[in-house]
Amino acid sequence: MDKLIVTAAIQGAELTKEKTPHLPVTPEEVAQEAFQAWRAGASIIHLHVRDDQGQPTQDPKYYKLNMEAIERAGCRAVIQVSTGGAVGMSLETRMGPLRLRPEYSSLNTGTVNFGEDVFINSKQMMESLAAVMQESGIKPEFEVYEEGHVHSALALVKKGLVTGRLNFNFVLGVPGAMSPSPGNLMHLCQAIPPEANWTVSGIGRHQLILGGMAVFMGGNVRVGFEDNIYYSRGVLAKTNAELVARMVRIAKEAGREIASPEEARSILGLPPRS
Ligand code: KMH
Ligand code: ZN
Repeated sequence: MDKLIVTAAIQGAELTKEKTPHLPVTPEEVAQEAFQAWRAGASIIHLHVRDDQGQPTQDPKYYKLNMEAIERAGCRAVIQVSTGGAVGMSLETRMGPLRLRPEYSSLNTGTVNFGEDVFINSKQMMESLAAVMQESGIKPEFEVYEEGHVHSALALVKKGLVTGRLNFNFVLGVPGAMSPSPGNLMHLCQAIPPEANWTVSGIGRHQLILGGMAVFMGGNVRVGFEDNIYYSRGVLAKTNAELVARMVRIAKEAGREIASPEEARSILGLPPRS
């Protein structure tokens, strides 16, 4: 098995301080969370950012501020920007962070019910995002909430809009989307090409259960507040690092080593750093 890649999704777009006071919002808070998550073993930070009012934004100006703060804090993890943004944002808005030419980005590959909302990702939107990423040398990670999204991702590959190593993130447990059962995870793993990489993002308490499965199955794991704010039943996690550290302990018990950011780059086929 490859070494385990742990992604920390430290903020998300929909979460508020009312839901957890530990949510990092300012660039300094984000940088501290990212640094601690990296120290605990995360090799990727999945990044959303907020504006001066604490609202989710895809403005590259704020992404730059946050990325510089993360760098200043000494965090050496790979930064994966979000092109999902927050539900309801336009395609143009969502593309914002790609202007900074990050090395890694999410690419959502299908429309899905998202709690009370609908998260829209039409074929035309996916193709536009994939084309911009390809032109800019940015590696996509396919965000999959339903099995059909695997097929949409593979259609992008067939069209030549995504080349090289394929990386999937199975997000299981969003209300209205595919449920977070072990069977569904197994099913999705069988739906992707055997040589592709996969990671799993279980929502809520399923973060631990599906993450544990991935450790033993040879997949990778995403943890963090974006998907889950609790450490255990009724107990809020105080930091994203706590959630990373627990997954690292499980991996070590399973005899799986943890990938450094450099090792993650090589496993995921990220473009060489200039
Ligand atoms: N905020 C969600 C609607 C991504 O980052 O690409 C979408 C999301 C996915 O968070
Ligand atoms: Zn996200």
